[in-house]
Amino acid sequence: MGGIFRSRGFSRPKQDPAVADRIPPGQHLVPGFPVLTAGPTPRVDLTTWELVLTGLDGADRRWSWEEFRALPREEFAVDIHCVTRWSKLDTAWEGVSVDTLLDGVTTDREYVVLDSYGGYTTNLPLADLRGGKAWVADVYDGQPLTPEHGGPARLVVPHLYFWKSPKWVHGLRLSGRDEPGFWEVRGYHAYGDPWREQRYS
Ligand SMILES: Nc1nc2c(c(=O)[nH]1)N[C@H]1C(S)=C(S)[C@@H](COP(=O)(O)O)O[C@H]1N2
Ligand SMILES: [Mo]
Repeated sequence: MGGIFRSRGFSRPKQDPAVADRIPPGQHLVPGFPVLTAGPTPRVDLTTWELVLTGLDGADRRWSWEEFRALPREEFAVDIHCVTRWSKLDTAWEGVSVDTLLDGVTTDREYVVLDSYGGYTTNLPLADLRGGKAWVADVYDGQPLTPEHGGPARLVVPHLYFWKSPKWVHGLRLSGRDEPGFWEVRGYHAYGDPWREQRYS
């Protein structure tokens, strides 16, 4: 009978330490997948969709939807952390590593401004997009990424708070200085490391 009284929700078992170690300070796990969007969800037409890499020493790089879909793809599972304090573990995605987009790029510019269809922007160091740490994802949980979560494609940069992962991504622009984006000009932290609770500046 002890099993009944120890059942989930009656006396909640302590969280598995292996799970607890993956939740940054001040965060908690949520069921489902919350949607956080500032403003309306933009309609993005795949026939005119482009991903654009600018600020290179040479010519811009551009991918149509067909060209993007033909790039080498990766499946990845990552933990994500929103500054509003929810986290989700083991979210499963497919997409293109930003390393693939930046293949062969050498530059003195140390920062990137990411921009979205709809106008959202965010900034981060170029180093945070390289080395297997960031992807342009178009599949979530085995299904095409839904518009509310950023479909056709979004950035996923899981080691930073999730506002650094623009939905409906359109452009990556290399910059010589750290230019604050949509939330950063409104007081969010320039870098946003969830493990150091870099929520606001
Ligand atoms: N274009 C765009 N990207 C965005 C946002 C947004 O409002 N617009 N919100 C950010 C924030 S604050 C978070 S927490 C995540 C939320 O992603 P989700 O709605 O898929 O959970 O997207 C980020 N990317
Ligand atoms: Mo967020």
